[in-house]
Order: sequence, then C-alpha cells, then structure tokens
Amino acid sequence: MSVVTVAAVDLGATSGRVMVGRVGDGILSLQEAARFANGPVATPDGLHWNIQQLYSDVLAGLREAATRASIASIGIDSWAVDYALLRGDRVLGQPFHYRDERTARGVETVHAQVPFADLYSHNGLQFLPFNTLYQLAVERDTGMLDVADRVLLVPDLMAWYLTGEKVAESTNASTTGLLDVTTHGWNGELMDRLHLQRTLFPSLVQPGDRIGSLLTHVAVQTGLHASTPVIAVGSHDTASAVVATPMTEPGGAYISCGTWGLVGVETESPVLTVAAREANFTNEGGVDGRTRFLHNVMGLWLLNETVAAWILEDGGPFNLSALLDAAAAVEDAVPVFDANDSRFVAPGDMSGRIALWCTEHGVWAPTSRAHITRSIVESLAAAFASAIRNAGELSGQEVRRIHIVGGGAQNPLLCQRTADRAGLPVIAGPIEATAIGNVLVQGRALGATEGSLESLRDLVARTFNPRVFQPKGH
Ligand code: LFR
Repeated sequence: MSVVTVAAVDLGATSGRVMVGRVGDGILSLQEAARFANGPVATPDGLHWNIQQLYSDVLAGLREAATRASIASIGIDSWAVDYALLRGDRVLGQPFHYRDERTARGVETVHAQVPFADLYSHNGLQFLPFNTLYQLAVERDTGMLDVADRVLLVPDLMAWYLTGEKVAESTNASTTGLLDVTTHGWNGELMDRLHLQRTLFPSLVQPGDRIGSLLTHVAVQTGLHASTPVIAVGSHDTASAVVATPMTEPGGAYISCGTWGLVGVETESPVLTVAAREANFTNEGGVDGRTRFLHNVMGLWLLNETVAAWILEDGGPFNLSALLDAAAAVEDAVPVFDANDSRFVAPGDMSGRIALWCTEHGVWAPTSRAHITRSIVESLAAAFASAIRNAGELSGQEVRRIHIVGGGAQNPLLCQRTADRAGLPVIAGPIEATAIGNVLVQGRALGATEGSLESLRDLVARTFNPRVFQPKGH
C-alpha cells in the first residue's frame, strides 16, 4: 500500500480549516494549511451563512495546501441540516443559519401534516427545530420552492462549486429528516406528504465515492491538478468525527464536542423505540452504514457565546485560559442549569439567560465571570453525563468509557467534571477528530489504508496520545 496526501476541508460553525493529511499503512499525520473564521451574519431577513466568503477561504486554503504537498484528493465536511436553494445553476441567496428563529413556523406546519411520532418512525431523528424538513416547510410557505428546483446541503454545495457535480452525501442527507432510517434512501412518500417535490433532492452518494474532478478555473485558482478528485467523506462533520474516535474496545461512548456536544454510541442498526423517541435520541447515518445513536447537547456554544460578549465588553485582549483556571478554582457549589433549554439556541446574551433560568428555578444566579463559567461547565458536564446514561440504557450497550473528541478535548475542567459526573473515565482526543475522519475515509478510498472502521480507529489510537481523566467523587 502506498502513502497518500489529501486535503480535508472541515467547516465548523465558528471556524473552518483546510488540513493536509498523510495516510498509509500505519501512517497518519495532520497539518493545518489554513484556518478562517465563520459565523452567523444577521440581515433584515434573518441569520445567514456567508457562503461566498467561506468558498473563497476554502480556495485559498486549498491553494496553500497545494504549496505544501502533492494533493491526491479533497474531502469536504461541515455542520449538518443547512442548505442552499438553486434554480438551475443559480444559487438563490445566502443559505439560512440553523439558529435563525424562522424555523418555529416550519415545525408547526410539518407536525400538522405528519405528527412527530410518525416522522420518527420514518426518519429516526430527534426533534431539533432546525432539521432541514422544518426549514423547507418555511421555504415552501414563503414561495421559494415555486422557484427552486434543487436543494444542496452545505458540503454538497462546496463539492459542486469545486467539481460542477450536484450530489447528496448520505450521512449528511440523514439529517434532513427526509431519508428513510432503515433503507438509507430518500423517502419519496414522506416528501409527498410534506408537499416537497422529489426532484429537489439530488442522487445520493456514499462516503468513499468519487464525486468528480476539479473544474478548470478551480484548478487554476488553487494550483491543484484538474484531475484531482473530490471524494465523498462523512460530509456531516459529526459522522467524520465518529470515524476518528478511537473506540478500539467495546464499551466506548463518544462526545463529539465542538459548537455542539453530540453524545452517544455507535450501533449497527437504528434504535426506534418509544423510549428513544421520548428521550429525544437521534439515529443519524454513519460511515459504512453504521448508526450514530446520539443526542444533541448545547456544547461549547454556551461558553463561546458568553465569552464573545465579555470580549466585546472589554474591547481588548482576552485571556481564556486564565478564565478557565479561575473557574476551576471556584470552590462554592455553583448552580447547574438545564443546558438543553431551547432559550440557549439563538445567539444573544447567554449570561442574562442563565441568570433568568436560575431566577425562574429559585436558585441563585452566578454573577462573577469565574462563577458563570464554572456554572456553564458543570451544566454541560451534567447534561453530558445524563445523555451518556441514556445512550447506554436505550441502546442496550454497557458504557465503560467516554471519548471526548473535538475542541472540548482541550478543556481539562470540562473533561474532568464529565468523568466525575458520569462516574466513568474520559479519554480526551484527538482534538481534530473531524478532519482526521475526513482524511481517513479519503485514504481508504484511495487504497492507502485497510478497510474496516475498527482498523482506522486503531490507527488513530496508535497515532494520537489521548489524555485520560479518571472519575473522582463529586
Ligand atoms: C455539529 C453539527 C451537529 C448538528 C448541528 C447543526 O457541528 O453538525 O451534528 O446537529 O451541527 O447542523
């Protein structure tokens, strides 16, 4: 087997990156070629993604990657559910951000057409008010679907920009709510019931499939060969992160902790019980037909959004690690609020909302920055521990250890408190699990690594030294 070098485009809700990965038999390494900011843009019609800016950042990142190595292929992943509408080859405006509040109207419309329990039996998705099908109901009611003839999810849109090919990668398509949870194909009947044209949705591709090669102007702008293929990876970032979670023995659960904390286990088939539905657990499509049985917890968004307000307030440099040290040193018992409360979804004044939650629930509201931060960390850890317990019970798997991957793996306080509250060891890392999963699936498609997810995870475990947090009483 040969060693290949590939580019992983990994777009997150707060930042994007282009990574250069080397992969081969027993070989795995990762280097950052570019990192760029991403975030919501508010205009009078709502909250959007600046997709053209992201695309030009991706091109610049690929250009940098091309100066570092000879790139054998490109893979793209991003957050889920969001999409662009197209008519022919024309993109109809900036995609909406899933935190835009318009989705509430879509929920009412969809549930009046197909009640939630019925939906769950078809798509296996937890209720999140921004799942694509709710967003599309709003598009339909505002006349946009009279004009649009195609829906492209964000990574598929980027792949189209690069190759001219319009496809729907299956792991991310599973987050639309329109994929059949057992056959993994588009659910035409459900589309009919929701008055969505079946032709809106492109053909599905699987991770590892070749999407196409670079358009000539893309090759010229990036300095890459026009023959460079774009290969489908787990284009839902969480699917890629789970690929690279080093669960090498039975009993491993995961928390993919970035903007969101995605907490769950991998299963061979979906869990569609009433208990799973009532606990709001999702069955998202994983790489190689596995199921990601998980629950969305609010994640680092709570902390990031709180800190962003303090940075604005201070108007100068901000020392995040000093804040986390101060939070770790807090000895009083801080309030534990419900991190999953929907009031925390939209951007805004998080510390004000936390204070309000506390007042409404008859507990004291933290006021110092250290206490607020500690309260956020404790509340996240409590929500993580509870979701881990549910994931084990609902799936029938005995959870013996928790893997935290993504940005949260570099927050020792969060890792330790999650271990304490769950009463289980936490194995932290790799931080860049998403990009690594993206690289590995490309490497496998190019024939540079062995086949099974287990052997890919072995390689991750051998390459990245995890940090272990043993539980202490709390
Ligand atoms: C994480 C993530 C979650 C999804 C949320 C919204 O980045 O992809 O898995 O629920 O973003 O798309």
